[in-house]
Amino acid sequence: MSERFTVSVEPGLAQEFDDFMKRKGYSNRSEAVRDLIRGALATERLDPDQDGACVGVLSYMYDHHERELSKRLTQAHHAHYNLTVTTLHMHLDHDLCVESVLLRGRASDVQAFAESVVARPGIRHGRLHRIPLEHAPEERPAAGPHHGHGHEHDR
Ligand code: NI
Repeated sequence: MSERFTVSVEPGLAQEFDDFMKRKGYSNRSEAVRDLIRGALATERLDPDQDGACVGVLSYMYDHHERELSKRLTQAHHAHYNLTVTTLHMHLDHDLCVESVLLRGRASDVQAFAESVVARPGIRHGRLHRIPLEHAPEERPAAGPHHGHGHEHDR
């Protein structure tokens, strides 16, 4: 059930917000406000002070002819197998590869691992997107074959 609340803002700010919504493609204020609230809460949860659990999406491009890079990347992922959930690899052309890595763990661990990958020579356009989770990974029972993970799915 949604909770309703009224927010008062001065006319200039309301106009700026409506313009912002239009630019971002929001069709109603409620959805735009919800996303802003989620964004602020996510930022706080990912803050080093809270260091909550998160899922990370790390993407980058590299030239697979780059000396030893492919091998070193694979070694890095194996060394952090507890963080690395899966990797999607695209052979973009004769030289370039694009990888997208799904990570799960403490916000600071995910950040540190992603930075170590992005800083490697030959890695280009590295970018990490972190999505905060409500439960720490260690509190989260593994998904069993029969949904034996102790909570109801939303209908
Ligand atoms: Ni490739």
